Amino acid sequence: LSAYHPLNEQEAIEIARSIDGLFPAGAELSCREIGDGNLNLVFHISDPAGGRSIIMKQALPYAKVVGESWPLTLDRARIESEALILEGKLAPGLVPVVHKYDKALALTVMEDLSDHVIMRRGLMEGGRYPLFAEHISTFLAQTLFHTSDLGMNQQEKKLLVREFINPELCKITEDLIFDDPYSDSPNNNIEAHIRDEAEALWHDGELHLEVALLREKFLTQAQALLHGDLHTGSIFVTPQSTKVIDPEFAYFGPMGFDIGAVIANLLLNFAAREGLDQDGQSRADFRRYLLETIRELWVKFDDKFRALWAEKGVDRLASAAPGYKDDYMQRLLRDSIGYAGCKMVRRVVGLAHVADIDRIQEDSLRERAQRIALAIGKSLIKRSRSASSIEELIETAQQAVSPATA
Ligand code: SR1
Ligand code: MG
Repeated sequence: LSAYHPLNEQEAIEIARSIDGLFPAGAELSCREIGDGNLNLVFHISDPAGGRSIIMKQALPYAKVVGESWPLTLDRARIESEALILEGKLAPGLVPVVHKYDKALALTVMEDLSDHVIMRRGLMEGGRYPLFAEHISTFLAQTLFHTSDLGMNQQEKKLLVREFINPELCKITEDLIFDDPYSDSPNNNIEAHIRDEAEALWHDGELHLEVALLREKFLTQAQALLHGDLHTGSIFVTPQSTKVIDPEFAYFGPMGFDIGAVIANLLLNFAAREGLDQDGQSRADFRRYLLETIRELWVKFDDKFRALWAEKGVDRLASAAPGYKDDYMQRLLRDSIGYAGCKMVRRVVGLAHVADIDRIQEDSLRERAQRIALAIGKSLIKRSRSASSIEELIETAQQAVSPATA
């Protein structure tokens, strides 16, 4: 079993049995492959009699969403397990516990979170998560501050950067988010009814300048260890709990990319309410809830990050220079807004979409949701060097659905 090959369910059970302390000897185990993401196999293995279960995630040597023609490094399994372990130390309780990592099989065995739901699905079904902003702002502040030059030894940081060099996964982001949507790329996935919008993206020079600047930062700024793919399909939730999963895209990049990812996916759901809600009142209520969550997320993040800086900052000049902290936080807000915009645009016209919008059955409603998402996304990108408060982002979203149900 030890040489790399994609596992079947029976083999996954045998491996689970061989790991000390997971299941009692002789337990009757059952296994299902439940992976519905773009890249990996995911096995759910349980002992129904004993009530214990685990998740076993195996990287495939290619991108599952495209097929074997798109080879992909297995090293992403190492990056994912090491990132989860580090995030678990910095933000305890906000990521699954890692039981084991097997390099040869590119396999991570971790805590089962089946008592949670994937946040994207939860939101699509109208679920509300009152502690989410509190939890995710803690996750973001703790992981980003403590892996930046503000919060960790700057020599050790450089060595950590080396451990998280992730060129193949970064290349996916560089292409799918920061290039393809802005040209007639064969990777794009554009519905005929929004072809006009897609073509407008290809010819919008003002937009291209802002995307090129954000792309440059993604390519060059090793600001902190990012999760790298923090969309609502990478977050498990209940009303009381939040768990961030899937950091296989982790690398040292600009902090705003992670913050923007969360915001973008809340706004994609905001756009999708067009088809997800039955009546105007519930649509307006849910949209208010989403915008309030984004506001709370940023305000709490800003508070927590500044508090960590005041208490634990390691860079003398950055802590003492008058105005530096405010300037830093403003740049972070602008980056977050710009990256949120890029992440919205790519989910409408790029290769990988989001279920929030794609699962809307009625074409006219899906089209409206897509146009709203693009309008918000483009506007956010164009504000990525000028925005001065999170309220601007909220107003942008409200305007995109006005005079409908903001
Ligand atoms: C080829 S992978 C497509 C997308 O899925 C992942 O979740 C990332 O967002 C990536 O861009
Ligand atoms: Mg993923």
